[in-house]
Amino acid sequence: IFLFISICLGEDYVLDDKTGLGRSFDGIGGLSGGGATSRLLVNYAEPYRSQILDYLFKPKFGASLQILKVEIGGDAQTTDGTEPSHMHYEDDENYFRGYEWWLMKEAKKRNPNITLIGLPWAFPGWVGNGENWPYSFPDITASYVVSWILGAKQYHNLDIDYVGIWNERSFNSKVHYPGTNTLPEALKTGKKLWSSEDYSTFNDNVGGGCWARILNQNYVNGKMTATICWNLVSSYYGDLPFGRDGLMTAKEPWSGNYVVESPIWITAHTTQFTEPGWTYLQTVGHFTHGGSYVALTDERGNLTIITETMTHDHSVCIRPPLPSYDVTAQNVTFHLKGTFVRIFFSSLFFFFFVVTEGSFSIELDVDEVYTFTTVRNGQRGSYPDPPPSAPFPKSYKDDFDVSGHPYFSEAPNFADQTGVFEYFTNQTDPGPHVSTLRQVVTQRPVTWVADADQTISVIGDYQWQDLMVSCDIYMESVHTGGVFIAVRVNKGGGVVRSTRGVFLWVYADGTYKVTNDLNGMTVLAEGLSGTRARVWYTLTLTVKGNYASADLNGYSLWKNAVLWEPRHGWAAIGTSSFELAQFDNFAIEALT
Ligand code: 147
Repeated sequence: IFLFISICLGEDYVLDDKTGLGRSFDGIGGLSGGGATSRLLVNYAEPYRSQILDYLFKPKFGASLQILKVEIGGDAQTTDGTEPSHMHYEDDENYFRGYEWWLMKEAKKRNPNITLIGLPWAFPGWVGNGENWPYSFPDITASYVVSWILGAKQYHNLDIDYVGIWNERSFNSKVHYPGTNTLPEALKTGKKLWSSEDYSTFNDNVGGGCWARILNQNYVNGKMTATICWNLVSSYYGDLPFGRDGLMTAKEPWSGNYVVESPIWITAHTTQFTEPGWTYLQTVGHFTHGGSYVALTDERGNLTIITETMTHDHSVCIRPPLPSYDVTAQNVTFHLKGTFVRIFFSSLFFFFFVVTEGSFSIELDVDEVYTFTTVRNGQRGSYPDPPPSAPFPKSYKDDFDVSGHPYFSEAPNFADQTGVFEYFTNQTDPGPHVSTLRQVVTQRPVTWVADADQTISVIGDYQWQDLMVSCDIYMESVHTGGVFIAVRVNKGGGVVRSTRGVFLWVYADGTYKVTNDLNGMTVLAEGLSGTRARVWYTLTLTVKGNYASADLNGYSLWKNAVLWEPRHGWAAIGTSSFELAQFDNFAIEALT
């Protein structure tokens, strides 16, 4: 009989503000960068690009994000690519590179109250002043970061709310990815605690479950009052590291296809019914039969309760390991006390629910998230379906001619993996190569991971096997210059140093090489090319099955070099060292 009663009545939970409140809520956010995670987003055509931004930032529509954290580009590889610095060189300042400025303005346009955060992962080499470490010359590092804050204000009228010094290298789970727990010493300081980077989990429904669990339990277990999702939007080639580890997916600017994934709606459960500055109740916690609940108030009569009953296997995050636990279906009753006794609950997120008394009961099944709230205007925003997913076009060309006024500094679809490739105008060159793409990093950066010793930007479809790539190239370093075009390039991100593929190199010393890897250890062919710096050449590389051949200015350099691996990969361009070089009239014909 006792068992019967407990199943029927379930458990009681009191929500009360009369014994004092908990900590102040600071918001839920997304992280663009660390690195290049929004790279492909900028090249979406309208209206799709604005739709994606609406799903992320527009209040009461989708994720309704309350915080946007961005990488302060440091010209170095920071997970899925490099992001350009505002100071490539010591005497250089430019606040119009990359896409983070644009992204921050788009976020502010939609939500003027959004909190902005900037953080460097890496720095241009000169900031290290000879060391691969940003703390040996703290004055240089500090003024470099301060320049970025001032530039944000001066050129974009953006007020940066928070800034960090460096995204620590040699990761430490007591900083990031806290697994919902906080050190007791940190709690004792009484200071605000944020999970300033979290999630990084594949954005299927398990990823959504991870996000739901940590959004609640980062506060319930760890008293953390902000959680920021790495990453904001998965807008990088899916075969780069951590593919689809974002709130939503938008990695096909060529088709316009994007996917609003479950973490968007999990975020909405909190963000559409709270504001930063609301306060958690002290009465938050775990349900007896698994799961958790938080409650927040604006202290003016509004109350929002979010419950989650995520099971272990449907809410595992990428890190840290999640100890096993049980969740079962349960009936819960919330008793509203203090100033909440007479609150009339009128809306739920996905359906309607009315309570007229000071308590209400609900049957919670496993793997569910509910919002019970006095806030009436939440919405599951929607747009017509975007175009269907499609592979990267098999026939592709770019002459980099943006008539001197590119809105972005980078050419569409190129994803820089070491070095930075920017639109460039040859002011004094009246020839056909006025508008080009130029590699501009001339010194090894203060790195965050192991950048290659060469620069490289990848493009296209990772599944490509047989294709022809051609490009006009121009070395700027006399005698020491070297440039390549490549196909079947099989790695990017933090492992870019060990990239393999078929690389055709020409050098300013009059030689050429064909190698099977980026660092040039495996040479398939080599010889004389007669190439030198400050002359334009056209390189063509064709790979079919196990054979590769190449042309220089239309004349055969070599034919039928035999190769076995890799079988497929991206196309790429790059340089043999951190050196200036230009590219023009890039073209791909994929055969398979
Ligand atoms: C984070 C980086 O800050 C991001 O840029 C991105 O690389 C992300 C990918 O998951 O990883 O860095 C880590 C922070 C903490 C740990 C590992 C990586 N950790 O606790 O093991």
